Amino acid sequence: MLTIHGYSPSGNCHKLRMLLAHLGRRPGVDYRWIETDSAHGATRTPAYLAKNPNGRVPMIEDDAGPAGDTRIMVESNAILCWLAEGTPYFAGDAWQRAQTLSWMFFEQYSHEPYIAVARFICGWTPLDSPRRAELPKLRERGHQALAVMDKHLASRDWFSDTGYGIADIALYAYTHCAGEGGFDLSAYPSIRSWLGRVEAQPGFVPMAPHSDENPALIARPS
Ligand SMILES: N[C@@H](CCC(=O)N[C@@H](CS)C(=O)NCC(=O)O)C(=O)O
Repeated sequence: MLTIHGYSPSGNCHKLRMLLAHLGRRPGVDYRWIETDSAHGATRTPAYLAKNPNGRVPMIEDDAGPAGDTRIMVESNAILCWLAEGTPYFAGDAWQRAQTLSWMFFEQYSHEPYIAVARFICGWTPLDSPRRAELPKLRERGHQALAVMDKHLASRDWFSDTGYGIADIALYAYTHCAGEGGFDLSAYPSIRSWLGRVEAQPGFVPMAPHSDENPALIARPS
């Protein structure tokens, strides 16, 4: 049994749920999902840090290690690679697979730090949070990433030339909800068409909406 520690409104965590649904694995049958509210400190407890000193979700525990041991993996895109190994979602020769990884590194370095962080600030911090001063710079850098994606998709259906796969899943995670961080996608027609193609894939599962009981928080951009 695979155990996933994840926070459902997190794009990084949703990546795993998306791929597992495509692979036909269902929570409670092939894996269990332990909801871990990373926005309210659940990844910073001593027990969690003992498993993942980096204090973040997602984290997986696989109880079928080579010596019958339980092993742990962190970092969403590394987990995607492991789960997708031997499937059409991480296909191709060495060059093609490295191209897939290239887009996944792009996602982590040039996309997620701006688009996901802007969404977090807008949706999870109080209206008077000093972090809101970061938004203009985050949006500038996030738009640069979106422009790169739109250019690539203008002549291709998917990020990997082997077809829909883990690069698309990694980039879908925070692109589809970029509006929650104040990004207007209307200037990116190729991205919008691609989002529709991703959502039309068999087994597609939407991300859980963010809800927070704290009235000081809003889910709208500002
Ligand atoms: N590079 C990591 C990023 C993971 C990450 O930033 N997780 C956030 C939620 S999306 C988290 O756990 N934050 C809690 C914290 O930093 O305390 C990945 O792709 O898995």
